[in-house]
Amino acid sequence: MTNFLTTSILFQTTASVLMGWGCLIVLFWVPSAAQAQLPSGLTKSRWAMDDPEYAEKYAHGAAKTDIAGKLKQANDARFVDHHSGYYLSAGLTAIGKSNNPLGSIEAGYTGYGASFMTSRAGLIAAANDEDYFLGGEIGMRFQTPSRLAPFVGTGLFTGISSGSEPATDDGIDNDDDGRIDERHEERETFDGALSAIYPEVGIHFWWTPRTRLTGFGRYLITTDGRANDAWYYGFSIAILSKEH
Ligand SMILES: [Ca+2]
Ligand SMILES: [Ca+2]
Repeated sequence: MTNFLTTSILFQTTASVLMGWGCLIVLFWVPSAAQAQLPSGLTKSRWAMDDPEYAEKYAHGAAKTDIAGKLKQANDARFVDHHSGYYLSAGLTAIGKSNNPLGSIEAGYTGYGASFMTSRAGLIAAANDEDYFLGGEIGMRFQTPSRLAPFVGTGLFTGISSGSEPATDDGIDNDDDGRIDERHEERETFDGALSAIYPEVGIHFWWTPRTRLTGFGRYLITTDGRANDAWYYGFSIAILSKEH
């Protein structure tokens, strides 16, 4: 029992520390990664001239009167084929009917297998003042090969989570409120495994030819049963470049 509690506390502490560091990284890394610069191509439709492949393709830009040509070069992001790099996400999840959402931090590696398809693998930590989740996830997305790119995707995550169970007959004040075994008293448990598969929708925007911003929503279908299914909303930034 002692080991069990120690393990639970250790994971809770680890989750809290990870969340803290994650928040700090988001606060400091995101602005510097975007290099505090305006999105590329605000004043010109050839937005990705920093990319050699794009620059070669549009070396001779569309004529001033060629509206279709201008639109094409302003939206074309096919050069991202075979780009890859790291991403960092932050999000919120409300499991089941809980009105106490978990804050999430996610970090990993993603790559374009084709200009319209990405795959990724990452680590995720989620916690609020009561519960935590630590785990890994993999996923795939299909998008339009454009600068502003809606996508649909699917993924799987699996890990360990905390939980609680009734503790009204163990003679212990489990929640330190001065009352022993009061109605609805609960104790922390270490549930072991929690997994979920999810469908996902979202949108990418290439801030620069290397910096991609993303908003997404996932519907988590968990191994804890349909009552614990949840929406997870997140935002991420990824820095990608051509594989060498
Ligand atoms: Ca109590
Ligand atoms: Ca008790």
